[in-house]
Amino acid sequence: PPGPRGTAGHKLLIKKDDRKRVICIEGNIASGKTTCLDYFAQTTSIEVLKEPLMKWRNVRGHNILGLMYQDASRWGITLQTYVQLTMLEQHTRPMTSPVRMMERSIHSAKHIFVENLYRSGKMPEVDYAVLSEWFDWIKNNIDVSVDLIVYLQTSPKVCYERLKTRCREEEKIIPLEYLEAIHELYEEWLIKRALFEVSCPVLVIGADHDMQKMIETYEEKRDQILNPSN
Ligand code: DCP
Repeated sequence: PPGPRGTAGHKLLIKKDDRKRVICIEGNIASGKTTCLDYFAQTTSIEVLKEPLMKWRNVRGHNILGLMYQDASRWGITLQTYVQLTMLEQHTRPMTSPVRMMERSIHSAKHIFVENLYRSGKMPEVDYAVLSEWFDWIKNNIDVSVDLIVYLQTSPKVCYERLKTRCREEEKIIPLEYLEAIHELYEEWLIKRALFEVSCPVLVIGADHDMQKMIETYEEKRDQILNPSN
């Protein structure tokens, strides 16, 4: 007999091969995800997918990342709707290697960024409800599963300093409070496990250190990251 909606019997399931593994690198803005991805891209043959930031900066000529930072109440829903689509595209892209490493995920887009807009009063409940319906449908019908989350844990102040030196045009107006809010949500999600279900192991890596020290850490933890079952 057919199972309830969303169980295996009913899934369209664009399902990934069970022997393949997906590792997501998570963390605050400027937590150093790029350094981590670059390290593994250069020293292994795994597939490394960066966040589709360029797409968010140019949707048929519109920079919705920039618009969102200028007026989150008006453009937050626009950016997050598109982020959800581009993240879905990343998760469902055929894998080119048995191990894939991704920058962030559809899960943090929803549980961190959408949640933050909603909680801070910048996204109306009705928009939050529509995005949540989309997200739940995707999770129930398409395989967006993750096998390991690597959480680069930082203090918001360190991210704030890095952000200032990086000088990405759209991000110039980000206040420390925004990074603190994102940090709190990451902690609630991945450390306190207070909000949303986490259905895979989480490896926490302290990431306040300079780049050289971080690369040494990735060298040390390489096996743990690439072969979590060992
Ligand atoms: N962003 C957003 N909503 C999301 C995902 C990202 O508003 N669902 C924004 C936050 C940043 C920009 O997109 O301004 C880029 O995000 P990242 O923090 O993932 O990328 P970084 O380049 O900052 O990562 P890192 O510095 O850790 O390498």
